[in-house]
Amino acid sequence: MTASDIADRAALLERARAEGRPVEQLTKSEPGLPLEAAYRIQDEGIRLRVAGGDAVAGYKMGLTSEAKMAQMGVREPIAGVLLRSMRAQNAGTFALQGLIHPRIEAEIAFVLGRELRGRVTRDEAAAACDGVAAALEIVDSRFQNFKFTLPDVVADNCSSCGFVLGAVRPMAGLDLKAIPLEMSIDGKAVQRGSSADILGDPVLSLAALASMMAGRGLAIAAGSVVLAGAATQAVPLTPGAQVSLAAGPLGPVSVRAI
Ligand code: OOG
Ligand code: MG
Repeated sequence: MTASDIADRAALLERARAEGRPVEQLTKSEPGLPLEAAYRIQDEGIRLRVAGGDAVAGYKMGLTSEAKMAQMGVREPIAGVLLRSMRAQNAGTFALQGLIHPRIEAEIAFVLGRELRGRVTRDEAAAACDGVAAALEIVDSRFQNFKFTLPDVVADNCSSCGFVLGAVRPMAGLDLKAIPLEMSIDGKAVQRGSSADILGDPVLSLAALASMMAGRGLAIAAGSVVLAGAATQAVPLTPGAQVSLAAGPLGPVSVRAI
């Protein structure tokens, strides 16, 4: 794919996002879209948003749990970029106006104290973290019917839309393989899982992100927020919904959709 093909696809997806109008999957007209080209489309989309005044806040892994892989029908982990404008405050509100078909899901987030570069072990990834938090992610695919293949969703920055972090706490003394997660809407439990549902250990997702980025010559900067991927299925988010995630020793995180 030429640079101008990449720029066209990125502009199409950015317009879909900005106008809240879904588009056909890129792979409908381009069945052989290479994954490497999809990541370049994602990069170009982020470049456009940063040029428009936004800033990179971190990264997200996706499709790292059986629940999500089964729900979306894509069985390979993906990596996307989080922007500053996507962040909402814990116990605050999140505006749905202009979104296409938003969903919300239960996540574990890491905050990096130092840069993570190259292929790293689980313990090296853990050592680079300042802390960990329970988190909620809002995803909103720019594709019709929330349907995509692996290159489509990568090009679409992995459906990134919003995120909320609970209190960030030190990792020492926490068993990150056994954090119970229960997401409720308007006080009613809608999804239950465990941090173990994320690749067996969410820190492995952070290490996998570092490796994926290293493969593209990139590093995860100090200060980045990294979402490890949802432990459970995503559920539709509608105006007025009060969403909360109970996460045992990590403490709760909540947001109200408006
Ligand atoms: C793709 C993004 C997946 C996760 O946590 O698995 C994701 C999607 O489901 O729209 O964020
Ligand atoms: Mg997610």
